[in-house]
Amino acid sequence: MYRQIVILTGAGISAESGLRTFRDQDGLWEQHHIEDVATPEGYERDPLLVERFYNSRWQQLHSGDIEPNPAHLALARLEQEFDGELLLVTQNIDDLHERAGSRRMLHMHGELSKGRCPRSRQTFVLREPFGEDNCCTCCIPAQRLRPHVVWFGEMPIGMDRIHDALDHCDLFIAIGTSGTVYPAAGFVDSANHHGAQTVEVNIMPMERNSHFQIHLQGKASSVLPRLIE
Ligand code: BJW
Repeated sequence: MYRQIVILTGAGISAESGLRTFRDQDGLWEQHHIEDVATPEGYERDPLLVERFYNSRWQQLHSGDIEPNPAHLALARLEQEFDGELLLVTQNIDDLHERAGSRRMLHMHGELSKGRCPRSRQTFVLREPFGEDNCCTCCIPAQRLRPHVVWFGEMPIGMDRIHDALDHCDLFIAIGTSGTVYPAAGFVDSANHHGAQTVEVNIMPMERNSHFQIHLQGKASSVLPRLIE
């Protein structure tokens, strides 16, 4: 029986809810240059372009068409039924885990529904997309909010808590992530190092150099409800 579980999710878990991944065919990086929309330098060069990129995703998420799928719901059920320690770490900036009912979780790459004051780093819930009206209330003069997301070269959120959980977990499950972006891509090595069982759920076959002990191939929405039963 497991006592401490860490779960890592990536864009693949939200794909079946209708949100595009980054690196799959027709993914977000096919239409946008990473260095333009996912780096602090890109934002400094052209903040409006970056705001447009996040606003179109914000609008899709709030369109009423996007809902958690059975994979999100299965993880929320696991959290309710499991009486050991559990931490769900998502790289996703959507709020589908929360909508499904997950609470013991953190967004290591930020949240689409929030803006952040560039000076104080205080976050504010965005009730409308980015624009001139989105200013902080913590500074004088008020600062224009930036997207509360983690771009390349920036430090992901909650790393102390994540490392602590990885050091003590006996099961690590990664779902719908390509394992190309660090530090998340290195979590499997930490978990292996500490003696945990490591499991990957991905629609694609196992990579030849995979560091996971077990690979479950299939759509997250069909594998997870069965895995968690
Ligand atoms: C399904 C499915 C279905 C589809 N069912 N599966 C050289 C070596 C090592 C590291 C570095 C290096 N050079 C630079 C670095 C560090 C850099 C990095 O990793 N770069 C790599 C590209 C090499 N990392 C960073 O900069 C990070 N910060 C950092 O390291 O800080 C330390 C530090 C800071 C300062 C100084 C010194 C040290 C920050 C990374 C930030 C990532 N940000 C983004 C965008 C922001 C959020 C957003 O706009 O949404 O986060 S990039 C993008 O990739 C996004 C994602 O969270 C992240 C991961 O993508 P994910 O989730 O894996 O999606 P995909 O599309 O790649 O994969 C989807 C998968 O799902 C696929 O496998 C499919 O098969 C699968 N799938 N449908 C199951 N139905």
